[in-house]
Amino acid sequence: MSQVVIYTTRICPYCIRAKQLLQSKGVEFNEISVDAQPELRLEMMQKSGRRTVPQIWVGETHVGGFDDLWAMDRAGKLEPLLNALETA
Ligand SMILES: N[C@@H](CCC(=O)N[C@@H](CS)C(=O)NCC(=O)O)C(=O)O
Repeated sequence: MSQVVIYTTRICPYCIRAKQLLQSKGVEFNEISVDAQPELRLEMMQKSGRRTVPQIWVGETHVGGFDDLWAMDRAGKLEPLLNALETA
Protein backbone atom coordinates (compact mmCIF):
# COMPACT_ATOMS: atom_id res chain seq x y z
CA MET A 1 0.00 0.00 0.00
CA SER A 2 1.21 3.50 -0.82
CA GLN A 3 2.62 5.65 1.94
CA VAL A 4 0.82 8.64 0.50
CA VAL A 5 -2.78 8.80 1.67
CA ILE A 6 -5.49 11.18 0.55
CA TYR A 7 -9.01 11.35 1.93
CA THR A 8 -11.44 12.60 -0.70
CA THR A 9 -15.02 13.03 -1.75
CA ARG A 10 -16.21 12.65 -5.32
CA ILE A 11 -17.44 16.17 -5.97
CA CYS A 12 -14.50 18.13 -4.70
CA PRO A 13 -12.39 20.42 -6.90
CA TYR A 14 -9.65 20.64 -4.28
CA CYS A 15 -9.41 16.83 -4.21
CA ILE A 16 -9.05 16.71 -7.97
CA ARG A 17 -6.32 19.34 -7.94
CA ALA A 18 -4.46 17.59 -5.13
CA LYS A 19 -4.57 14.28 -6.99
CA GLN A 20 -3.40 15.97 -10.18
CA LEU A 21 -0.45 17.50 -8.36
CA LEU A 22 0.53 14.15 -6.85
CA GLN A 23 0.13 12.45 -10.22
CA SER A 24 2.33 15.10 -11.85
CA LYS A 25 5.06 14.00 -9.43
CA GLY A 26 4.56 10.35 -10.42
CA VAL A 27 3.35 9.56 -6.92
CA GLU A 28 1.15 6.57 -6.19
CA PHE A 29 -1.38 7.23 -3.48
CA ASN A 30 -3.96 5.43 -1.45
CA GLU A 31 -7.26 7.26 -1.93
CA ILE A 32 -9.84 6.91 0.81
CA SER A 33 -13.23 8.08 -0.37
CA VAL A 34 -15.36 9.22 2.53
CA ASP A 35 -18.54 9.97 0.56
CA ALA A 36 -20.69 7.15 1.82
CA GLN A 37 -18.62 6.23 4.82
CA PRO A 38 -19.10 8.63 7.73
CA GLU A 39 -16.81 6.51 9.90
CA LEU A 40 -13.92 7.21 7.55
CA ARG A 41 -14.65 10.95 7.56
CA LEU A 42 -14.65 10.77 11.36
CA GLU A 43 -11.33 8.93 11.25
CA MET A 44 -9.94 11.67 8.97
CA MET A 45 -11.21 14.41 11.29
CA GLN A 46 -9.75 12.74 14.36
CA LYS A 47 -6.37 12.22 12.71
CA SER A 48 -6.12 15.67 11.12
CA GLY A 49 -8.17 17.92 13.38
CA ARG A 50 -9.83 19.20 10.21
CA ARG A 51 -13.18 18.59 8.59
CA THR A 52 -12.53 19.51 4.93
CA VAL A 53 -11.36 17.22 2.16
CA PRO A 54 -8.85 16.54 0.88
CA GLN A 55 -6.59 15.64 3.77
CA ILE A 56 -3.21 14.34 2.73
CA TRP A 57 -0.48 12.40 4.50
CA VAL A 58 2.98 11.69 3.17
CA GLY A 59 4.25 8.91 5.36
CA GLU A 60 3.75 10.06 8.94
CA THR A 61 3.59 13.72 7.91
CA HIS A 62 0.17 15.33 7.78
CA VAL A 63 0.47 17.77 4.90
CA GLY A 64 -3.08 19.15 5.17
CA GLY A 65 -5.33 20.09 2.26
CA PHE A 66 -4.67 21.05 -1.33
CA ASP A 67 -3.53 24.58 -0.42
CA ASP A 68 -0.97 23.13 1.96
CA LEU A 69 0.23 20.61 -0.60
CA TRP A 70 0.59 23.31 -3.22
CA ALA A 71 2.42 25.67 -0.85
CA MET A 72 4.77 22.88 0.19
CA ASP A 73 5.52 22.18 -3.46
CA ARG A 74 6.11 25.87 -4.20
CA ALA A 75 8.49 26.03 -1.25
CA GLY A 76 10.45 23.10 -2.66
CA LYS A 77 9.59 20.93 0.34
CA LEU A 78 7.29 18.36 -1.23
CA GLU A 79 9.76 16.47 -3.39
CA PRO A 80 12.28 15.97 -0.54
CA LEU A 81 9.45 14.57 1.59
CA LEU A 82 8.40 12.20 -1.22
CA ASN A 83 11.99 11.22 -1.94
CA ALA A 84 12.51 10.40 1.72
CA LEU A 85 9.68 7.86 1.41
CA GLU A 86 11.27 6.16 -1.55
CA THR A 87 14.51 5.59 0.32
CA ALA A 88 12.83 4.65 3.61
N1 LIG B 1 -8.31 25.12 1.71
C1 LIG B 1 -8.82 23.78 1.62
C2 LIG B 1 -10.24 23.83 1.10
C3 LIG B 1 -10.88 22.47 1.10
C4 LIG B 1 -12.38 22.55 0.89
O1 LIG B 1 -13.02 23.61 1.01
N2 LIG B 1 -12.96 21.38 0.59
C5 LIG B 1 -14.37 21.27 0.43
C6 LIG B 1 -14.69 20.26 -0.67
S1 LIG B 1 -13.90 20.66 -2.21
C7 LIG B 1 -15.00 20.75 1.69
O2 LIG B 1 -14.47 19.87 2.35
N3 LIG B 1 -16.18 21.28 2.02
C8 LIG B 1 -16.93 20.78 3.14
C9 LIG B 1 -16.84 21.65 4.34
O3 LIG B 1 -16.31 22.77 4.24
O4 LIG B 1 -17.26 21.18 5.40
C10 LIG B 1 -7.90 22.94 0.73
O5 LIG B 1 -7.12 23.54 -0.03
O6 LIG B 1 -7.90 21.72 0.82
